[in-house]
Amino acid sequence: MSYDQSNIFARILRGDLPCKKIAEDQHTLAFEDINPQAPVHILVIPKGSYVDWSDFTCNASVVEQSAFVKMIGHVAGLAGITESGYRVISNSGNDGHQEVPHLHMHILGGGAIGPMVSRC
Ligand code: DGP
Repeated sequence: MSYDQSNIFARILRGDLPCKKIAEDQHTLAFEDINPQAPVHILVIPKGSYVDWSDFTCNASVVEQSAFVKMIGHVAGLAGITESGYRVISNSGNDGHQEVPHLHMHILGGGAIGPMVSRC
């Protein structure tokens, strides 16, 4: 799947659309999800143009991958959910129900968020 430069997260990265920023570094941006599914619902995205987890792990540099993983733990700490716990999810492709075709991790917490997923 080729990268669509008009997707919502690409527009946020270009500054065309606003977001409620939580944290940022050279390679990664974290911001609040517009439609929160838990008391804490943060999205972490790479600044590079990667469609999904497979694209990112195949094509991003080690520095980008490292920054992305570190940012997840960092924003969990900023949100105060390190001790209480949280879930990290990345939806990928049709079966994964990915809506925005720019890699993102959902960080969900701030309360008990229930069992993993329903069976298909
Ligand atoms: P997914 O299904 O994994 O692709 O989730 C996409 C998420 O993106 C969904 O939880 C809602 C969120 N989202 C969609 N549009 C916007 C937006 O314009 N701003 C923000 N902050 N989040 C958005």
